[in-house]
Amino acid sequence: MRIAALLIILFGLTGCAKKEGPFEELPLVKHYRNYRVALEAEPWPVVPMRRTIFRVRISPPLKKDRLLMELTMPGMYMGQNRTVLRRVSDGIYEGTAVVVRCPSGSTLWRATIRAEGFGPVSFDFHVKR
Ligand SMILES: [Cu+2]
Repeated sequence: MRIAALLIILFGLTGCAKKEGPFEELPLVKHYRNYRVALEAEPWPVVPMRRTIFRVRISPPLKKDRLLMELTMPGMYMGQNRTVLRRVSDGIYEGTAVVVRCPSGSTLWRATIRAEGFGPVSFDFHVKR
């Protein structure tokens, strides 16, 4: 009985603390039409309020000079957060963005990639607290 009560209290405490992660392994990969779309970021895991480099690799290479990346939290409005990713070489796009710290304590973010006639392609990942 006492142990059960203790477990309930411990569960409650850790529930409030919302532990970090689990952090996904890079690259995050999605398949869109006949394309393989891979996302990576530096540093990883992404740290809120810190400038992060986002890199997208598309194979076969897309004939576009830029992609648009939108950062959102699933089920929550966190303000508009859009970044242009510029082509740095064949099929590789880079840009920087900052993820804000969520007041709710949630750490799940979504990066959605699109270009004219391409996407959206979305990647979900956990950030540090
Ligand atoms: Cu949020």
